[in-house]
Amino acid sequence: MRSRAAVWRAASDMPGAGNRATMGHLRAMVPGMDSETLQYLFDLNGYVVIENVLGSDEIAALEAGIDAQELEPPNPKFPRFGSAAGAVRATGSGFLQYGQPFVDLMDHEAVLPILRFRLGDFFRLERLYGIYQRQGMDKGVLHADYGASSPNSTAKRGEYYPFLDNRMTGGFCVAAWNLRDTGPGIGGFACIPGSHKSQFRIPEGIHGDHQDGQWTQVLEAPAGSVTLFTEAMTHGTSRWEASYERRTLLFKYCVSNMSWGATRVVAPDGLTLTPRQRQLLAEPGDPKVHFKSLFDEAGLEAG
Ligand SMILES: O=C(O)CCC(=O)C(=O)O
Ligand SMILES: [Fe+2]
Repeated sequence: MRSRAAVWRAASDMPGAGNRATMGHLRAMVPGMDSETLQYLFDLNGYVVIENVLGSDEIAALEAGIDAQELEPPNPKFPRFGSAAGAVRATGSGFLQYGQPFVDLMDHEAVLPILRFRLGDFFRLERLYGIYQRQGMDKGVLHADYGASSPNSTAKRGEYYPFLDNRMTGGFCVAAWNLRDTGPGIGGFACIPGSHKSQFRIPEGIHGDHQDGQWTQVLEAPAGSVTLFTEAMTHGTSRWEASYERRTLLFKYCVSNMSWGATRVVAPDGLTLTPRQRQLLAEPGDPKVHFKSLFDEAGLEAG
């Protein structure tokens, strides 16, 4: 039960890799990663961890951007910083405003092809926030935003739940950038692999046992890795046991004609966004008709 779904050595190992790589670089990278296997495992388990995406210099730049904020110590009940849209219910730029290295994670070449597996060619940056935790801080409740166990489903425990036409069942994915080592015995992201596929609401016992039960795994995801997961999979925060602070940056993406929240991420002041990054911040719209493909360079450039 403790094996990881998929771990690849990724972008930073690729010659010429950089945040502003062209789509040519993107195409070149995917075959080298055996995209068929990656797609299968992401679909099967609901997550993948890709290691060695950020080099130490990139991590240092992001860390410096966070340090410069002189944040208050984390609130144990809500250990978040730099939020935009979503739970804080405020439209804003969140941690994108901390600097260009944060903006350039929006469409990092290591995550776009993987997000594309689940979200297709048309998707938006729906919300973002950072998580910071200090030693001894408690876990957060297990949850799923879509599927049988989500708050919006009518599934009754123990009864088969057909995915209904008037309910979303997927289309909301996260790229969580791990700036510090996370994993079993440390803390970080916990999940029940494959749970996004279940047509039954999560049993109370498994939900309550959280990371101490045998079905919930704390994923090993070292500094410099990115964890991609679907919000339809049951997941949550585990206890933070390390002496150092946890620092994770979460970027959450929805298919273009779908929105989870009623507020928006907007472009930060004074920083440069590429056409693709601007498209990621566009208002929701039907694919093609009202929203441009993120993978059509010429279309994006045309403005
Ligand atoms: O990484 C974590 O601690 C969990 C984050 C989470 O619950 C979420 O992204 O909704
Ligand atoms: Fe979540």
